[in-house]
Amino acid sequence: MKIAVVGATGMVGEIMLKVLAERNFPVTELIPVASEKSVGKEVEFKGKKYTIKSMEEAVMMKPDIALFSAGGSISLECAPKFAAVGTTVIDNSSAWRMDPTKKLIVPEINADSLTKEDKIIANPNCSTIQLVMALSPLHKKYGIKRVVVSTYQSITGTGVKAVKQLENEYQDIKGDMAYNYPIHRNAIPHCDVFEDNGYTKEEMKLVKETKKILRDDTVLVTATAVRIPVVGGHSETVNIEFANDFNLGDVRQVLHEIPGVVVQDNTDTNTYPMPLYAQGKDDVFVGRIRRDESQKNTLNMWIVADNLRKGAATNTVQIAEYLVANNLV
Ligand code: 11C
Repeated sequence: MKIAVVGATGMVGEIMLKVLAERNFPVTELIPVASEKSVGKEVEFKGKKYTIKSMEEAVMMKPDIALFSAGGSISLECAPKFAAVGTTVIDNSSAWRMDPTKKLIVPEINADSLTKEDKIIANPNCSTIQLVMALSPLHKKYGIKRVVVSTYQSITGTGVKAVKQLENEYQDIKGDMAYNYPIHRNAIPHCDVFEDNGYTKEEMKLVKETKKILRDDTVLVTATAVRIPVVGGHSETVNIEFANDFNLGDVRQVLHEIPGVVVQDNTDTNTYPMPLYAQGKDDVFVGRIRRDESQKNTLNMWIVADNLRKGAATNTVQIAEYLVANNLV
């Protein structure tokens, strides 16, 4: 497979290269693509150096698959150029996610909807991916009526500028700010921009993308997204009201049986997921599974995943793996 990685020098792009190598993805030719200022520089993949190409050069090379992580506007402009030469684009930005003609894929849930005709495939937002990984099997078994989710999001979701801001604040150094406020010793209830309804775009991604992936508009979702000074991954408290009653043991078993979900839930041994331990892992970790005693058929749980891995790079590579395994490219 001739694979282009667009945004190869970015935080997610670098992890895409790492995940492609780790999973031994059948790369016969790698085309790293980045902004003009990086063209001509080199990236390393499986011990070999590759020269960064411009977008135009990469389109002319007609890759089989292009993994995009270069932001929404670049994706809107350039993904169709790749698609026009026959490349299948898997895009990690929000550009195509809610386009009704594009599929929004979490492989464990809905990759079976993909066909050869899907030339631009959307990768969901990181906080949505880890949420739906746990919701999907429970929805099938108990029927979800409503979800209340609050997120505790890693600064890596904002990018390198935010990581630098926190490092500077640890050392009391003045520097560029990624956020409107200090993030060290703080919690900022503001991820992405505010929309007219008072919610942030991040919160509305959780609402809209969840319904699209679960293929069920009747599932009600409300979200609050909060940035905290953590780097290992995103965490979420999730309250789920089901149509039908459940047994806690069965819930744990259903989640345990899903590939990519790891249940870490034992109060006797203080076992529960935490971002410090999720970092660098591809799984979605679920714990603190308990009945909401204030309302019938309702469950509380806690979900943690590395937002740069399953929340971005790994999910993208898994989509590519599915395409290859099913001869869809
Ligand atoms: C964050 N979820 O943590 C965002 C980062 O729509 O792909 C990814 C934004 C996106 O701020």
